[in-house]
Amino acid sequence: MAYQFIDVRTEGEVVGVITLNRPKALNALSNDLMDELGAALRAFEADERIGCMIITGSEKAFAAGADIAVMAKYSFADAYGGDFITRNWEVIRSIRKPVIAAVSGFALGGGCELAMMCDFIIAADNAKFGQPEIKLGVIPGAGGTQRLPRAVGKSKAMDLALTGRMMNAEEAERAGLVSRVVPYDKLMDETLGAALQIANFGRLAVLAAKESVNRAFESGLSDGVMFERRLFHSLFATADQKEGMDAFLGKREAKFTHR
Ligand code: CO8
Repeated sequence: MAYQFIDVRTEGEVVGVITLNRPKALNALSNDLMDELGAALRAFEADERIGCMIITGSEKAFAAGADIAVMAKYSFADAYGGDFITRNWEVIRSIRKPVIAAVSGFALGGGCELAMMCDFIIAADNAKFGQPEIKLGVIPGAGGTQRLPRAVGKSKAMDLALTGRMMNAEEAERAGLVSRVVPYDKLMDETLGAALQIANFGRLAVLAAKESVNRAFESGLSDGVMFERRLFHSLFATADQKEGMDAFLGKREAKFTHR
């Protein structure tokens, strides 16, 4: 499929890379761009060869937010009554394979929210994160007030949402929003390395690990631990469990079959 606002490629046959590509608007997330992103995510999800995905942007911007030029004209009825959020912002939540955000430059508003919808964030040292919607007379609308406090705690989330200030990569790593910070010229190598590693593990174990970590944000501790335990038990029905443990005991590299 030909895309206008994103570039799509595969790496090592097992990693799907989606690059947001609307440079003149700092990758502002228009409905059309989000539709294309949704289509690309679904295509990689359906492709059996792909085991992990990466979403990235340009050096200057991962994404500077939802498209203000479009939103400026919206009425309440357009925003609430239309399919503004449900149509194209929820796709990523339905993706079961891991999705890594490789963030360089601005990740603001919906851009920060998109990065937070990914499973983890690897940031370049020039990355800047923020929820500046308050400066536009609104508030975050794609999970910023919910995912940010879970990632960085109440105080810093309030600080960012109420002042609209940006935080740099170092502060974001210290606060727990990003998992690693690397120099910009190492961003894709580092992210691809992680993605290839994930894609080459047993597919069912990878899906189960993602599902189980996500459950931690949806359930109490006892329910979450029970959910994890049942998934753990179920993995003993997979060929990859036999192979992984045999390989360890045989002091050889495991060759997972993804079944
Ligand atoms: N929307 C549309 N256009 C944008 C956006 C945006 N979010 N951000 C930048 N642009 C455009 C600029 O208008 C400019 O266009 P032009 O060249 O035609 O004038 C071009 O990109 C370059 O931007 P700047 O000249 O401003 O570049 P600077 O380097 O001077 O500044 C900044 C970079 C600081 C990133 C600045 O562009 C900025 O503040 N952008 C807006 C950031 C922002 O407020 N983001 C939040 C938007 S609201 C939101 O995301 C709500 C999410 C709700 C999601 C719900 C989904 C349904």
